[in-house]
Amino acid sequence: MPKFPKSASRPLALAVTLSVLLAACSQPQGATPTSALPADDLGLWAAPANVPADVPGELIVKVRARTPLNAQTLGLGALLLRAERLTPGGDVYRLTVPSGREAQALHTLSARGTVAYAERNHTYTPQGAYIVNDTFYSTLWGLQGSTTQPASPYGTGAAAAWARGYTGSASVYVGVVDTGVQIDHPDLAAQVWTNPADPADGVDNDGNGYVDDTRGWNFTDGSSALYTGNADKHGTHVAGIIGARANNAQGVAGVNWAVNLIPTKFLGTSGYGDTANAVSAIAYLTDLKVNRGVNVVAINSSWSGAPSQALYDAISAANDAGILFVASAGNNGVNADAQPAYPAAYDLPNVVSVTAIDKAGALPSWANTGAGSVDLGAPGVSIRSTVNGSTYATADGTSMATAFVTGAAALYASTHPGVSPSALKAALLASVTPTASLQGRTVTGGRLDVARLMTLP
Ligand SMILES: [Ca+2]
Ligand SMILES: [Ca+2]
Ligand SMILES: [Ca+2]
Repeated sequence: MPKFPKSASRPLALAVTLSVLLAACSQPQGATPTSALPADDLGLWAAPANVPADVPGELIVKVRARTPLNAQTLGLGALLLRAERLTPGGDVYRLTVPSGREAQALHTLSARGTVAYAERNHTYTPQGAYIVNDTFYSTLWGLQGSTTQPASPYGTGAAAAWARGYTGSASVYVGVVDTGVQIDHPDLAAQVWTNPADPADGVDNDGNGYVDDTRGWNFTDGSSALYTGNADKHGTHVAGIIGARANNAQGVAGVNWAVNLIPTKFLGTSGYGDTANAVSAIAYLTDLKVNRGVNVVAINSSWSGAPSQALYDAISAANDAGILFVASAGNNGVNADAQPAYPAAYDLPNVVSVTAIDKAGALPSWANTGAGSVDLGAPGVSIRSTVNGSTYATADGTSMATAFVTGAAALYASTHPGVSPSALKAALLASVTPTASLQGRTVTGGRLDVARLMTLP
């Protein structure tokens, strides 16, 4: 949908984005996700150069119920170039105004009684990076634990939970709000949702406003195309941590041997996404649960950026629908209590903020912390998982750590049908293992312990 200024809408070539998310923004190292890096390079994903904090010429606005939306009701006159609803039938819009006139338009909108709020369309970046490599289970330290074979004491102990019979369920659905996902990757194909209500026939059979959302949706270009190659590396990696097919003598294993992953692409080719598409993706997943009977238990959010009322509202609506929202604390190497990154910093009952630890239990220098706002740590260094091209690679970042927690949430939900987001969050936080590097730097002072989680009632 060629509706937006070129800088904003196309996933791939587009423009710039926010600097916040790619953790390494503040340290432009020049590493790119696509190239093989030297073995001694940590491979933390560097942000693209010149990523803007906001999409030029775009605003997000929520109008009060039943307000017809046009230049007159908004008071924008010729400033309004385009308005696009973010969700079918909703009251939040992406407005296009002349680049450079955003502040003027915001000033006008904020004075209108018909406008609930107006804000800039921020950019968001993923929080992971990669090193190309081979794959075997013996290297998947994040799944191992102190009692598993092989053992890795700072892993999550997921393998110990498997040994007790907890391997997940295909009746548990997880939204992956990220780049696209290689949905035909041999270690993922069986784990990606197929929408039985909207077959690929050119018709919006289920009436949700998206034509042929058969495996998920691409919000960056308004299409059903979820995989275009290298641009979808990050989402493919995250998806594999949550639920790569296990015990199939191939590649890697996810925390869940069985799960249904729903890809929603909002991070574009240039390495960032924006508020508008994030809101649409979260609302899409919420609608699947509320109106279409899809048991979405969690959303994985391995990206971060600036605060947004529209983003907050979308996550709050997901909470009301019973969906946990697991978010990366960010890779900026800061105290997030003082320098919050969003959406991880939102104080909502369903938001879990995750930082990263390495195989020795240490906190990487780039991992954000916060005794008041970052909930727990999880494996986030040298994490091998699925990537585009039907291959595998290791990656570092709070993105990866976040996916472990989302995977744990799905595993717990498989044995606790109907668990509320607040109860699920409480279980994740109550079962952590105290960890020196996280003491005083996270809410729990501990790391994800899947083995212990699965012993809770
Ligand atoms: Ca549809
Ligand atoms: Ca269809
Ligand atoms: Ca496998």
